[in-house]
Amino acid sequence: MTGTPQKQKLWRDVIIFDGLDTLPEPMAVVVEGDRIDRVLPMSEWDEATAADCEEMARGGVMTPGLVDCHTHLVFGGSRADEFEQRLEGASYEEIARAGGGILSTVNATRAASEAELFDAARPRLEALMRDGVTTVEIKSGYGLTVADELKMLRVARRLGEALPVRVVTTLLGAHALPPEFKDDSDGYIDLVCEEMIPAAASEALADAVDVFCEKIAFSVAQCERVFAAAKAHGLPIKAHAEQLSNLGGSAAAARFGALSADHIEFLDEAGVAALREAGSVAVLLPGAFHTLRETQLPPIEALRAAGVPMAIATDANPGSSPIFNPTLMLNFACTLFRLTPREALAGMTSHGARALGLHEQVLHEQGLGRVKEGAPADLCLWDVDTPAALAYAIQSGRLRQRVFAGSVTQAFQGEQRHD
Ligand code: DI6
Ligand code: FE
Repeated sequence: MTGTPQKQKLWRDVIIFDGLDTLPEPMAVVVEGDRIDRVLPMSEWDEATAADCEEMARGGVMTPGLVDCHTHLVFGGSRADEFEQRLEGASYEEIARAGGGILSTVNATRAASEAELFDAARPRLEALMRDGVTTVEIKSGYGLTVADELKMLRVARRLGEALPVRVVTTLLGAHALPPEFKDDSDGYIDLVCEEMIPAAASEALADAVDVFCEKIAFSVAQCERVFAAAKAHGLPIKAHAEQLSNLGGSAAAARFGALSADHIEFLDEAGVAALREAGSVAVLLPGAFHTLRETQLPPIEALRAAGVPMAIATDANPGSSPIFNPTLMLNFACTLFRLTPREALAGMTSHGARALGLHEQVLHEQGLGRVKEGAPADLCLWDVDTPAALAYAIQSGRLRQRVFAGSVTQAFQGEQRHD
């Protein structure tokens, strides 16, 4: 080794949820550089080697850094007015059909500069980070012109450069039909396929391509065209599907080897089988379910029986999920969807990473979302006594340390603790 070797970092006497399970005994974790070097039971810990390490903390619950695999964090304006309309009885769908909803955010996003979008998104992202997020996916989808979609993606990339967090970007050009294409939805899909996807791919601004497959958005046939264009440019695909009705968007996405199908409240047995065969992740978004006061539950039992990995995400967006609190989603996943705390935690760690293509089979990010030897040292140390408590209690301020790429980036101890 050249230069002054940095001391290894040591966390000891920690209870570990490793991304899939809670380990049976208190552990020691040693980090070297940006990777986890050793994870071993305290009973096997050799005190003599402690002198070679810098001790970072003792005790607490350690999890992988949280992976929020579905957000729309970059947007202009606010939709608090629609919240009030919904309380007075208007439905999400009615508001969308009347030109509000996503399109009202499109107007505000188009009017905003890149710097304004960055400044608006930054505190939202910081809120996620304060609650443990170390990897976040950010979608475009409120620009709906080539220039405005690329503008959103550039803001997302810049957020990842400015803050200690991994940002994965997704082009969601096929999110809603912009007013310029009011009676020409196929024409808009042409634009997405022939201009937006090639531009985003050539500027390396998108890591994946997403669509909204729904009666108020795009048909299965239109989404398939978008998937084919994405594949032709080497980009993996995802889909917002079966959120408000069962059109078969998830199965179509699975046929294109989708990383994930998201929302999926209305997914049927055939859709579950399609996800299983494709190895796609089912991304559950209990925040949108809660906000829209949905009653149709996603087919949890069938997904579980089929062994489809279930991820949990905030869906942070100004309309259907104005929620910037990932650990609250652990609680919602259990309370609303009846996941176990173990499933919910796996959903925001290893399965969230899989929904982004960053799980352990992928060589360049081996083991993201896991606490294991060789994995990236993205970790959270929580002031709770059991991992299940993260899902059980609705409480902010429990994150004692957040470790990003081997560095403690936020410590909330004693006097420094704040929300
Ligand atoms: N489904 C959603 O939940 C978000 N997008 C989508 O296709 C909502 C976006 C919004 O309402 O602004
Ligand atoms: Fe969404």
